Amino acid sequence: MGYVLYGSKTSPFVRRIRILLENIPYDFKEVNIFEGQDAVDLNKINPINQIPVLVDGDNTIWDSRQVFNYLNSLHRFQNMDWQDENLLTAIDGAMNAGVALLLMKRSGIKIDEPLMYVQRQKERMESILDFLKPFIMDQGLKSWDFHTISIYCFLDWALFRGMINIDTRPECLTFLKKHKDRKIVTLTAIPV
Ligand SMILES: N[C@@H](CCC(=O)N[C@@H](CS)C(=O)NCC(=O)O)C(=O)O
Repeated sequence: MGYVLYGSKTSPFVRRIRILLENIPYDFKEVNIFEGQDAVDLNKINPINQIPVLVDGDNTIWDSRQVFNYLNSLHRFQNMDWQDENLLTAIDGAMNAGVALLLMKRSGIKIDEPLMYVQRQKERMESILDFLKPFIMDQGLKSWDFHTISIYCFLDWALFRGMINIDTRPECLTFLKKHKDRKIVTLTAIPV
């Protein structure tokens, strides 16, 4: 029995796992998280009602960070020290802020207005991009691991959804250009 990954083709959290699994076979089960039978079925395997979820035999793992930890423990993709964990937490923070903004927008909340919760999500994304700048300029151009994969998935998704503007962030543009033609990046491209 192999891995089964529940997800969508737009989610940046799911995409980073699909990219991580580039050379490892798995079944991809596309789910509509918000309605219909898919949503009911998702709730049966993940009480948080979020994607991705990885099923591996008797093990059901939810949350992309834990899915990464699980797969990393089995496949030894990369060593992780506390600095690496912090970096991932920052990237996760940017993704969570972006997804929260999108859900607010879809709920009819005006995300162009100066609402405190909205502002905090926007400021969080900017502050994290500031923090990531030296990493993006250095390791970002040298390595392709879960950190860089996650940054790529965040930037590509946030631009696609119009959640960030990176015109004044040349390091992000260079980073995206550097990795955009990777085979797995094109194979997992957000459908338009
Ligand atoms: N911390 C979770 C976040 C996952 C997440 O927010 N997934 C979104 C899709 S991009 C989702 O399932 N949203 C539905 C919801 O929150 O109700 C992870 O890393 O997997």
